[in-house]
Amino acid sequence: MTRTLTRTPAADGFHMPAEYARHAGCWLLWPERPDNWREGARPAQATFAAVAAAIARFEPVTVGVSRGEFTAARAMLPEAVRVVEMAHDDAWMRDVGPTCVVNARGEVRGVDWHFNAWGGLEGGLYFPWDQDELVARKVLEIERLARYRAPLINEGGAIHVDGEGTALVTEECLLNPNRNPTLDRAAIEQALCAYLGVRQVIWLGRGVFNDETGGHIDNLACFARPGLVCLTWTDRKRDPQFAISKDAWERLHAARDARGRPLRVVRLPMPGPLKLSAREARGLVPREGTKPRLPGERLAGSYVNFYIANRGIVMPLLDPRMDALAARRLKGLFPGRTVVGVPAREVLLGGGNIHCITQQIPAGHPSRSTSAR
Ligand code: KQY
Repeated sequence: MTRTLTRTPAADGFHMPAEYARHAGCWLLWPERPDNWREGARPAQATFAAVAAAIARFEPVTVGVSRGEFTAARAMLPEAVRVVEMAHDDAWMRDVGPTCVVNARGEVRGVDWHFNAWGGLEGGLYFPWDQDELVARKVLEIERLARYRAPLINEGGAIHVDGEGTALVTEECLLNPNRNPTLDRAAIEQALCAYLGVRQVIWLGRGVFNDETGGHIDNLACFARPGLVCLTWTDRKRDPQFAISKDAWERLHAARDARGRPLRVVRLPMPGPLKLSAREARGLVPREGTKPRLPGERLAGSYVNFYIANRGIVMPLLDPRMDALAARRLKGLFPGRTVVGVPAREVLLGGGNIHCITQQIPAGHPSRSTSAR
């Protein structure tokens, strides 16, 4: 059994490395619930398999699959991808998986946040979520990594770090009373510093328009390297996203990172606007306890929701009019990596994108497996 530690990562000299630091591998979960994934999740499964295959070009991939879907998933996923049986409520490994931290010796440990399906009974997306709540712990067991149980509700998609002491978050999500109603901004910052090992928290306002997570940062902005932030952007002044991105742009320019540096911000154009079609909505099986999806609803599409793999970027393809431009921008932001696009509308229909369905395990040190003991 892996150890559950009683102190905090910061107190033990651990911090969350940036996604662009070297990975030991990447984890995903397999989509199946028919109230969130149309047509019995088959189209989404094909997309998840394509994402897993794209990431597997760069690093080892493991997919957690329920008992009933194991055979189908094994058949759809490339041989190089490890498939393990794992119960879950839905397939958002970014949010239900562990957030890993490392120390100066290269040891790796995991933070297991409390999870309430993005808002619990006050605006959360489904009930129950008890199996999701166990996923981080199971991943840490399989990876033989020691575990910190963080005393707050949080999701991996709600945080980005530069690996040098700075975290990027949104007020819409982290200060939402449906997450940690007893904690104010200062207490949340304190918890982030303790569990991510950061010294500076940069607060943006709202996340992408109509993002059902309550404004996750991973759809709005991320670090491309220390001092360089990539921000989703639209020039359409009447689009509700315009004011959101402009506010983020201004806050980012006013901010300093943990090392006192100003930030350079690169705009990543938005796809769309994209909407749920009547046909897509008809493919869902409504269920009590799950937030319904209505035809014509604006989808929170964003190219910022890409995954940084070892020597690769796996990005969502969402709009033929914008995909190539977004890919060029990402190529410019990550010159040492190969940009691979995967058609990802099916993931967007489920409420997130490629970043949301992935979770990296940092490489740390080769002897990391002993750190759990
Ligand atoms: O943004 C993410 N990290 C997850 C999206 C979850 C959507 C749930 N339907």
